[in-house]
Amino acid sequence: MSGTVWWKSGTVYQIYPRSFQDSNGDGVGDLRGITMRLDYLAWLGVDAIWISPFYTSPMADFGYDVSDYCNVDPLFGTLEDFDELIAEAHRRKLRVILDFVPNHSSIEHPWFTESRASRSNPKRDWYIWRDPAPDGGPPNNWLSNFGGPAWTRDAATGQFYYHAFLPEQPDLNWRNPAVRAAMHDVLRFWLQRGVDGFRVDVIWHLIKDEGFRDNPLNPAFVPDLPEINRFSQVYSCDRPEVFDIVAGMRKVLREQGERVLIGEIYLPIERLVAYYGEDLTGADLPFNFQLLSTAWEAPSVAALVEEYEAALPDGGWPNWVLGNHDRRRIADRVGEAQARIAAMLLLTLRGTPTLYYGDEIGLANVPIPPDRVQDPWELNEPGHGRDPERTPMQWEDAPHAGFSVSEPWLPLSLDAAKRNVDEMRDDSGSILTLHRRLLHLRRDHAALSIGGYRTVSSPAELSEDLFVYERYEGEATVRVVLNFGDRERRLTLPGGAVWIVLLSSRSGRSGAHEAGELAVAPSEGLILAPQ
Ligand code: TEU
Repeated sequence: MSGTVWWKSGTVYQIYPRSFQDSNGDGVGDLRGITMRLDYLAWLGVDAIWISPFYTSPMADFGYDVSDYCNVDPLFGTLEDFDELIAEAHRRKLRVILDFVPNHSSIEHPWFTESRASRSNPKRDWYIWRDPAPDGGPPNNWLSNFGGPAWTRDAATGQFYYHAFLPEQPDLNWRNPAVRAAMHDVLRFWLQRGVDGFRVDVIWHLIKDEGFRDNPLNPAFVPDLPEINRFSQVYSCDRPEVFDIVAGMRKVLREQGERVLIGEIYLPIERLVAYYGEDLTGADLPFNFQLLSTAWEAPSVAALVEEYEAALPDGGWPNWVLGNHDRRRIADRVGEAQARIAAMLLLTLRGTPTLYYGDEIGLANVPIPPDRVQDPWELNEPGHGRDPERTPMQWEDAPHAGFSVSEPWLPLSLDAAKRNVDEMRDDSGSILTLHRRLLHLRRDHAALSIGGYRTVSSPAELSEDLFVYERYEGEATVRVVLNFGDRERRLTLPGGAVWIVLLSSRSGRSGAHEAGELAVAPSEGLILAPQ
């Protein structure tokens, strides 16, 4: 789309590198594996890949604990493999977005080894050290997101260090200019290797309250609080000083031209939109996770889209997400039929969509036998495990679904012989074909990729099951009709106009002409354009 930056008109595909493709037979995916599958991604029709962390790491949190920010963990390959991946991706016009994990390092990072050595070490202030409370306990009441206190006492000096996640993931002190400078250099290291942007891990956590006040509402003690609100209204994150940090990162990215900054932010809409920053100097795309927690009903989804659209700052570009490596898969949450509606929604709303690998084949969460649990969160707090949404991609009806020649690090789904790319790619009715058609339709219609959004609000047309909206650009209009229910619904198309079905989530209907009363089958989605 000429004139529009790629990260607005394009779509992002998230790869969890352990689970995409294993090239060396150790049961764990790797960078060369991703390179092997770039043709598939180009065929599918996505514009960018975001790769979860592959940096050197002891893997306490599967790479979200980095011990060398400027290298590749041997499990995933080498820097040369990375250079080849980026060259091959660019050759296919695929952009490459890396996962940047600046809030915390690994406990094994040399910076932390130095920092913990003594109170007077020059790197002491690179992390967050506090004296014990008068009773000898932790300095305040902050809790780790993975369970237990967020403070661990270090015997060497008797002080506590802060970790928003595992004790193996000490938080860096972003109030320290030396930390900022070092981290900016990390960004430059990868930018110079050609990366097109970053997804920044827990960006809203980077600055903590200067006075380390106790959290007034400790989410762990309020089990009924909706999960999306767990991190709001507390002193340990989302502090006003964070915006300066975000703007600083964005500036470094823009030194190299149009590179995108995506921020991981779990906050309610009114707090989330602040991360676009003053005069849009903040994150280009503060991740919008609202669809992960909204009730899957037409009125709630419609209300959410309107609330989000209305809350966006002028010029702020929207974005949508249905799943990621931390959350239950969409096919699991809404079921097989509605997963198709979800795909249509994700790929026709206004804003950049991020698609999670495997969702395009309708992969559901895979139950993990107790002896194969990997996620430390599950081990700390049973029931929170994220392994089920991180299982290997299923490519073909072959041993280990073509993911690896040996036993994968996590099990495949029971239906892997059928639910795989090879079985689905030539099936016109498959969810994979639906994704591919949607992605190509988006590219072909400016109304869908960059156009405006309006809810079709005529009360007669909005039933409890139907969500109807339009995308428009210049003279072109595209109308999207989604049936969230399991009953047939009818709606009246405006005027005497004839509409062409550009795409239906059910095969056989695309290309049909419709006028007057439109029948929408149970769980059917339709994309229509006036003739
Ligand atoms: O996730 C941060 C985070 O807040 C989520 O784990 C959140 O707690 C959960 O999704 C709520 O349902 C990021 C990474 O995506 C995650 O994989 C890492 O474990 C975490 O940061 C620490 O780096």
